[in-house]
Amino acid sequence: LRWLTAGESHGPALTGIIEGLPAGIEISSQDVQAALARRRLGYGRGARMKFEEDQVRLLGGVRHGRTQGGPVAIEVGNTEWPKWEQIMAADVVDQAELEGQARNAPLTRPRPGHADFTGMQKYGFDEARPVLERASARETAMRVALGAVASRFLAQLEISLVSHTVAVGGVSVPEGTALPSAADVAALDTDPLRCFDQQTSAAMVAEVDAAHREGETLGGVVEVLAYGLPPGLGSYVHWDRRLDSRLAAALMGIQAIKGVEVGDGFRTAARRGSAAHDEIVLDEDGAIRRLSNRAGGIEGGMSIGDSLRVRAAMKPIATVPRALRTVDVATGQPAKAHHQRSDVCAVPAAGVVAEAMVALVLAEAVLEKFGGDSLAETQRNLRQYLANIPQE
Ligand code: EPS
Repeated sequence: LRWLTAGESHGPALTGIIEGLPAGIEISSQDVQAALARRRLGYGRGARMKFEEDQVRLLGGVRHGRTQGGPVAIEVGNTEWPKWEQIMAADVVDQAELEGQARNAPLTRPRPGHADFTGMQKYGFDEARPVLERASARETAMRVALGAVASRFLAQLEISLVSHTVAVGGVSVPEGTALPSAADVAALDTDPLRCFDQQTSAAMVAEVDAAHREGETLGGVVEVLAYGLPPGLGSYVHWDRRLDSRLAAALMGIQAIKGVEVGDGFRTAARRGSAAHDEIVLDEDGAIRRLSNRAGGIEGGMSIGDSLRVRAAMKPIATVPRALRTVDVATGQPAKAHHQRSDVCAVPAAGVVAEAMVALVLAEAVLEKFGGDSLAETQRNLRQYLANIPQE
């Protein structure tokens, strides 16, 4: 399975292609549209999320609601495009047309914590516009679109994904709070922070309000759960085949993510060995099971057949209204970083993006293990494998 995205934040559209999926997966443009709508949810998003619409077109690989085995091509149009048509035009534009457009003013005051400055140095730009256009988290809209296709594939193998917010700024869901299941997704999507604990959610809303008043931005932590995984996805035989290593890379590759945890992760590091692992026992029916899931469903780089649990830590957004110190590269003088508009907190959206990235990694791992040119073939291979492994 391979996939790519292209497009700029204020360009005409984002484009994505995913290749290697079997034929026969049920998918519709509404499925993709619905996934994108979830990414736009969340208390603390900025103005753009209120008026930007994600216009989805499936341009290839799907016919009459089913994948055909060829690459699936997706377009997500930017409804903001008319305002940027000249500034972001692909072809040469008459400079007179750009004169006086505020949006075209060179961005010479790079934001600390953003790709702005190093991107300018690396690619040889004298302002940050071309850097931020591609570095922007707008691109995650396409990852969510591609992830929606991967999720539909997984769903048809009875694998389901759930994402939720576990911390915003200093406010966290208490340790030991029950985990949401697939049946809780609709409720999570109506919570302002996509948080499963109502009391914590209310405290998070207050935290976002306070940050907003003070011209601040907030980060947080999201968790992704996957239910219904067979044992044996990924492998211990080589570092880059380990499922945890691949999930970590995928999550770390999301804009603003600075830390990844598998299972109890950093908390496990503080435990003694006897309290760190998941003991294997026989239940009343004689079946083998684990007493706990501290490992987050992965041992030896392989899914163990229990629920998967991974977390990603997001730093506060670098476009801080209370602007940080920088240097104006045009004048060489100290200045305040450029700031147009931004989100106070995009952690709920990051959960949806993290879920998409996990879906893409799991779909790839499933196809490596079970193959299949048609969905029916993948399903048959999975069933046969499960019927033939010792479970009790
Ligand atoms: C972003 C800045 C904001 C966000 C954008 C990501 O856009 P603008 O600068 O146009 O107001 O709204 O996020 C999205 C557009 C999105 O779809 O998530 C940035 O600089 O990363």
